[in-house]
Amino acid sequence: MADLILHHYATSPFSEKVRVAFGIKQLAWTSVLIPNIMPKPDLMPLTGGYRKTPVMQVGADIYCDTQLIMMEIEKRAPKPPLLPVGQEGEARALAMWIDRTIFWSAVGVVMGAIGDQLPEAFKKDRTEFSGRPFDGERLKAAQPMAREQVYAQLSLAEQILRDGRPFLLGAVPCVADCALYNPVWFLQVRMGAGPAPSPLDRLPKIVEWSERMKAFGSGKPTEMSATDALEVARAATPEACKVDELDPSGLKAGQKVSVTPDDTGKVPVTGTLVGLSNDRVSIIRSDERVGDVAVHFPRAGFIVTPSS
Ligand SMILES: N[C@@H](CCC(=O)N[C@@H](CS)C(=O)NCC(=O)O)C(=O)O
Repeated sequence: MADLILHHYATSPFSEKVRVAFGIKQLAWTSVLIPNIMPKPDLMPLTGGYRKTPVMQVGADIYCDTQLIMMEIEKRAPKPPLLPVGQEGEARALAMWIDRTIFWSAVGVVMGAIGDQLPEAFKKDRTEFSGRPFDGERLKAAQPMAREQVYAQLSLAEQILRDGRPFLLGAVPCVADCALYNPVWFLQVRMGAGPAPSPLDRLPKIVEWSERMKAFGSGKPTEMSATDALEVARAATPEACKVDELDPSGLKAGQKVSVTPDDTGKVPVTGTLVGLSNDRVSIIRSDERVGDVAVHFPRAGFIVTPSS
């Protein structure tokens, strides 16, 4: 199997979502550590501006957003499956709900506790990233509300687990479990109160489930430098993709387009359209340090517009 290179940093919860998938599949993978704020000078040649964490690289193919990263890992290392047969939609929809709602409330809880101790450079970066001023005092005042939101949302997952099933969709873990591990792990490692910091102290099934998830570990990582990862991209050629000519957007192969996240880190990435399906959009772009690379994004949560 081609080398899976994850560009990430240790404290990134969305990266933990992917690392636990590597653990479940017991995969060997390559770890490239990147900064947790901009600038990210050795990542930008690969992504063309996409700045979120993590990013997965396979040769000259760059996968943005964990929605797509998980699908790509599943395609390249299908065993054991993280998409239960017949429940693929349920698994992915649960993951999307968790990524887009619970995660942000959990950030509110953690930042309410540590936000005023963080360096100015981090606060400035996250202000640009989110489009809202990072204000430690405001975050501290809002922490009780964030905690109640985490509790209300996680109660739904607690309810799912209450019938005694070990994982969200049954006997084995799926992409939704990896997604749920992201905010639960974040609270556990950042709130410093063992496995059950508030509001997890009121959610015993989730705490038990998190122990099962933790036991999977993170697979077998090998370190690589960011500059070596650029060399890997330079030496490789992007894999072939296909544009669905009947896509309702009317976008056509060879057209110049920009792809932009619709929530945070809204930096457009511009290139030539080479792949389009209901699930993903792929562009080719060129950079002097890496040559041609294909950058792939999910359709959900990304705006694709024609560019000049
Ligand atoms: N929808 C994205 C969200 C990724 C995300 O927000 N990651 C956080 C870190 S966990 C981030 O990018 N923070 C800013 C940064 O790392 O520069 C995904 O699923 O990958």
